[in-house]
Amino acid sequence: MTSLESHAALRAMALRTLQRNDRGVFTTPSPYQYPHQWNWDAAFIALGWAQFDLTRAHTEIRSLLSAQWHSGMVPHIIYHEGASDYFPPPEFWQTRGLPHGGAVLSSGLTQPPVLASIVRRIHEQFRGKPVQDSFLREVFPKIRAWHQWLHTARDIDGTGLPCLIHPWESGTDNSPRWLAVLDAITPYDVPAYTRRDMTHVQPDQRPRTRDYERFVFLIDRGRRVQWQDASLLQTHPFLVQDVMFCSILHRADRDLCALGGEIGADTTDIERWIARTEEVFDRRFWNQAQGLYLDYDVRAGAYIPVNTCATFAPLYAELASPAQTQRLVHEHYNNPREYAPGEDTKYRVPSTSKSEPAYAPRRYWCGPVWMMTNWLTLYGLKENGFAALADELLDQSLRLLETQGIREYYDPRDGTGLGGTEFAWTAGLALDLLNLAL
Ligand code: 9WN
Repeated sequence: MTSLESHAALRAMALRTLQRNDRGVFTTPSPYQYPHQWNWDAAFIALGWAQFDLTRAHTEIRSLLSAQWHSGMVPHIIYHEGASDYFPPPEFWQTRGLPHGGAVLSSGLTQPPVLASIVRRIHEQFRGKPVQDSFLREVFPKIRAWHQWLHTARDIDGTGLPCLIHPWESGTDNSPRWLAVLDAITPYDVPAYTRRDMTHVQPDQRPRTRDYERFVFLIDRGRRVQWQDASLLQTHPFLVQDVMFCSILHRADRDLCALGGEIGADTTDIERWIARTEEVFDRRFWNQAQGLYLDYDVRAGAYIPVNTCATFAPLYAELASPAQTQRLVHEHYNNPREYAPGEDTKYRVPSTSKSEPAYAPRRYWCGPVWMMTNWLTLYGLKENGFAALADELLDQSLRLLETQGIREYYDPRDGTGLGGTEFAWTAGLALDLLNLAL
């Protein structure tokens, strides 16, 4: 097959995957494992839909925002159709009827705010179309309210860098960056529950039992304080500032500010968030000795000394200086003992550095390649002058998709597709990557 033919085949497969997961007003991440709407999945999925059907892309985003809480939070799981065999079911969160909650059943957590950046990408493609222009006016204030909530209700130290209250909020559930923080927590009074996430995927690819127990414990702590932001900041046992989440938010703030400019909105508050993040980001996350960005454990008042692919996200946010960029690329991204292909791996970017004791090439966020972190890294490389490395990552990503199918994640050693099959956000990202390959 020529590359043109294989790209056309991938495009068709991506569309079939979106259609297979289409529930009319929202798209499931995968038909079996995740039968509801997820926040950052929905954004990437909308980007995919936009390549075929702009109205369907708008519907995806409207459905996501229809679950926005009165506080401004946009939740991480939205149960438009009620319960399924997924754990946790909607009632488990105890979010129904909360005065600061939303109108649609949802979790009590949020997820990485990539939405504004996706809306901007879609807007750049369709600017000038009346439906797109009115869509932008409709969603802009809602996304701004979400960002405002992140920068204020989740701000514990005046930096405006939001705190996360659960590993699920990072989107990288069992990443080794959270493991020591979780280990320091001793769960008690954990409500009875039955895991369902191993019905469709092998246990050795999923989070460990002890981590899952803490995931459930943290949900219980959140619901006991009715998910009130101030109480969570004061008492919640898990409180971290995440390099990747804050990078995604910063990029999204900048994209939102540009979108606000297009519709003549007042963007003073957004400009303030942008300036504040630029001022505090390095102080909070940069580790000069290691040449890495590290997450921060707010409860312990300490850096989390774990090297994962989150360290490349500031490139995507354009928060890394030229000197920091050089160190990230030459000491880490190109290092065969960490992220570069070598004797042990063929594919970039392992989600956890191969040098980490917790690196596990098949276990969820402990090593496998995920398309959305490849996507973030690819744009980060491209926009920081590393065109050849970005092209190489694009080629590798397309090869994985074309040879292994549209999977949840991939083994960096030989590329084997893992986790859920027919994965919708992977499909959305594949369609965006194909645009880059044109
Ligand atoms: C919990 C849906 C989601 C992704 C996350 C991924 C995984 C859920 C789970 O699946 O998380 O939110 O049950 O493991 O880690 O990034 O949004 O695809």
